[in-house]
Amino acid sequence: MENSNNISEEKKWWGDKHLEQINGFWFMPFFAPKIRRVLAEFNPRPSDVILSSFPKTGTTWLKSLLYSIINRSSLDFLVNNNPHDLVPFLEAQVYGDKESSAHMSSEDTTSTRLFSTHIPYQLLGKTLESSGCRVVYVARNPKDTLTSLWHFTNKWKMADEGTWELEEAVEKFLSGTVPVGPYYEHVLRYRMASLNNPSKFFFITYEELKDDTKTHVKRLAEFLGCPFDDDKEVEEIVKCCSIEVLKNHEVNKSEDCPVWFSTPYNSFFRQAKVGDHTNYLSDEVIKRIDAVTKEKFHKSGFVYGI
Ligand code: PAP
Repeated sequence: MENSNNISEEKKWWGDKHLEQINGFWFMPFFAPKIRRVLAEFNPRPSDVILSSFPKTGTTWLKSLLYSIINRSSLDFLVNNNPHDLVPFLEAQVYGDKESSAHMSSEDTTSTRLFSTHIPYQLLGKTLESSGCRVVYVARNPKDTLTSLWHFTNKWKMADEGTWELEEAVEKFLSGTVPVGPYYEHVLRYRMASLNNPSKFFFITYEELKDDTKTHVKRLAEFLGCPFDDDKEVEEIVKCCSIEVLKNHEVNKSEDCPVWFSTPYNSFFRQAKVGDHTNYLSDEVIKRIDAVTKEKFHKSGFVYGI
């Protein structure tokens, strides 16, 4: 059942930290009430654009690209703002607390509002389908997603927790008990939405975007109804949103944490490599994950992720 907010269970994922279940997906207890608010209150406008993703799959990159595609006259905003402060998460910043509803107050109902979310289609689908808003979904291969999540989690400033061991991270990722998990179901359902309605749901993988960023930035601009006439403009956006440029801005080097989460701004930028998992996962673990990927993705007709 979609858009219900029943909490049925709790499970541990990192040390003593629990996740709450909402309709088969696992969330940090801190975010659960905010997610319920999004499901109850968010009314997208037809002109809204929503970036959706599983955590650690390229959200920060897509935020910088989408914001730049839409507001392209000058890219100075990338120098002074972390991409997460340019494109707010519905369940963290927009519905995070009463004051943050300021993000919703735009009077001009035709201008493009850009939001992001990690909420799965299984919960948010009805809301997304209820208006003509457009959705961009970015997916990343499971092994690099897990590796990135493991690194990121260990940067959280939660003094009472020890290290999130890699072995534990692998088990939890495969069993689906990680924040916003299960990963496979998250990706598959958004992919299905894009197969059913490609003019509304734009599905892209991190690897495709890495392989030929320029082509996909142009495709994104066409999808958003604001195509480019000038290749130079596209090249400038690709460069300004590259990890090499972004991670060197003071705002993105900062050890400060955003108000809505307790990891430093610099933790959103790490290696940004396709295949980085080979530096951390053993052959045996890789085989295990690949077997699950075949079972979940390949058998559903999505030959991806190995
Ligand atoms: P989030 O879900 O917490 O917002 P998200 O941005 O989806 O995180 O993922 C972070 C990953 O994107 C990191 O990958 P890594 O751990 O494998 O290195 C990060 O380095 C990568 N990333 C951040 N910015 C960019 C960028 N401009 N280009 C490519 N990859 C990026």
